[in-house]
Amino acid sequence: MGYDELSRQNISSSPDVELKEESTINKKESAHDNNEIFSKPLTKTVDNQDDKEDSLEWAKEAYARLKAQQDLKSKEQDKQIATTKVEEIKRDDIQEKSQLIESDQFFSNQSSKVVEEPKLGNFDDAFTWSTEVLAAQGRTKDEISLEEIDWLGRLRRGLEKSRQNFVTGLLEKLGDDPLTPEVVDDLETLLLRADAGVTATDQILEALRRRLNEQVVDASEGLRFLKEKLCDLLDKPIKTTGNDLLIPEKGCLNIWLFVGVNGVGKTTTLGKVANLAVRSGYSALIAAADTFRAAAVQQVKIWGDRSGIPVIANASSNADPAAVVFDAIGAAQAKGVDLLLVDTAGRLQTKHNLMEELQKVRRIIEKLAPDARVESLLVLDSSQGQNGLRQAMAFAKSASLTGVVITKLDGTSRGGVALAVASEANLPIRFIGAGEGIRDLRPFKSFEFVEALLAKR
Ligand SMILES: Nc1nc2c(ncn2[C@@H]2O[C@H](COP(=O)(O)OP(=O)(O)OP(=O)(O)O)[C@@H](O)[C@H]2O)c(=O)[nH]1
Ligand SMILES: [Mg+2]
Repeated sequence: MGYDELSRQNISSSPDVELKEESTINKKESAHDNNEIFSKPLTKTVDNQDDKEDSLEWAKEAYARLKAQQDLKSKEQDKQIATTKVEEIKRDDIQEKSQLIESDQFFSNQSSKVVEEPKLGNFDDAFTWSTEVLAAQGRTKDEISLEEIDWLGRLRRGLEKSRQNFVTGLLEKLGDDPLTPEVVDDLETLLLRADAGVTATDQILEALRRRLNEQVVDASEGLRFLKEKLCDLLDKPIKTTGNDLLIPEKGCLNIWLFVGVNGVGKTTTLGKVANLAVRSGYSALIAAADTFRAAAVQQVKIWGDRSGIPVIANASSNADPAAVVFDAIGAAQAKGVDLLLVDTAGRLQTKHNLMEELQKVRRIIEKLAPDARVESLLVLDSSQGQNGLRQAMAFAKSASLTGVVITKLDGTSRGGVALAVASEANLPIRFIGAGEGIRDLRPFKSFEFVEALLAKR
C-alpha cells in the first residue's frame, strides 16, 4: 500500500480523527486504507440519477463535518500563532535581527508563505460533484478529506476550457433521445478537436458503433459507456506496467528523472512531487542536473526548501549533468534516502547531442545504482496539444521513458491530449498538474480525469 502516509496526514490533520490514527493505520484492510486518494477501482459513474437525492444529503453531511474540522483547526492555529509570536519576541531580545536574514532563514521563511493549507469553500455544485466522484470510488462521507475535495475542485476548474469545447457540444448532440449513428459521427469531430488523437478517437467510435448495432442506447447510457471507454483507454498503458500507482518502493533507492522540452514544467513538477513524497513520509533528495542555466539551480533549491529537501548541485557553471547525478546518488546511498528526484535541462527532442546527454545520465545510474528503481518521466505541457504527442513519441525512443506527467491542464482546452498520449505513445500517465501551486499536482486517476472532463455542471 503506497503513499499511505499522505492519507495519514489527511486524517491526522483533522483533530477529531487524530486519536484514532494509530488503529486506523495499523488496520491494513480497513475501509480507509482501502480507499485512499491514490488508488481505487471504479464502481460506477457520477451521473446515476437515482442516487442524486441521496448524494445531496451525503454531500451536506460531509460538508458539515469538514466545516467543523476546519473551524477547530483554525482555532488551534490561532492559538499556535499567538504562542509563536510570544516566543519570537523573546528571541528577538537575545538575537540581532540581522542574523535572521541569513540565506537559510530566507528560504524557510519563503516556504511557510508558499505552502498554504486547502480551505473549505462554499457548499455548492462543485463541492457536491467532488463528493459524488469520491463516493463513486467507494468513499464514505466520514472518509473524505478537504485535500481531496480541494484537488477535485482544482482539476474540474482546470479542465473547464477543455470541457466547454467538448461537453457542451456533446450534450447538445446527445439530447435526451437514443443515440443515432449521426451523433456518433459528430462525436468523432468533437474528440479530434479536443486533441484526443486519431487512434483514441477510432477506438472509442468503434466501440460505440458496435454497441449501437447490438441495442438501442439511450443518452445517459451513451454517456456512461463513453466514460467507461475513455477510462479503459487511459488505463491500458498503466495496467501494462502492472503498477496502478507510481509510488517509491520502500527499502531501496528510487530515482525519478524529469525530462522534456523547455518550459513545460519539469522543475515545478519535481517540486510538487517532492512535496507529495515528503507529506507521504518518504525521505527525498534532489539532484539539480539542469546545469544549463545558472538560475535553474536556484529555482530547484527554492522548491527543495519548500519541502525541507536537500539539493545536490555543482557550483561550477555548465557542469556535466551526469556528474551531478553521480554525486547525488552517492549522497542518497550514504543517507539511505528513499527517493532521488532529478531535475534536467529542457531539450528539444530533435537535438541528438542533448538526447545523448540523457543516455549518459542513465548509464551513470545503471553503473552506480544497478538496483535502483528508475523512472524516466516525460513532462508534457497539455496546452501544446498534438505537438506534445510528437515529443512523447521522440522521447520515448531516445530517453527510455517509463511514464508521462501532464501539466498546465488549467487554462487549456486541449486536455484531450492525455488520451492521445495513452493510446498513441502507449505511455502511462503518472501525474497531472493543474496550477502553479505546490498542491496543484496529483497522481493520475483516469476516473477522476474523465469525470472532470465530462462533468455536466
Ligand atoms: N498554469 C500552470 N503553470 C504551470 C504548471 N506547471 C508549471 N507551470 C509554470 O510553467 C512555467 C515553467 O515551469 P518550469 O517548471 O520552470 O518549467 P521547466 O520545464 O523546468 O523549464 P526549463 O527548465 O526552462 O526547461 C513556470 O512559470 C511554472 O510556474 C501548471 O500545471 N499550470
Ligand atoms: Mg527547469
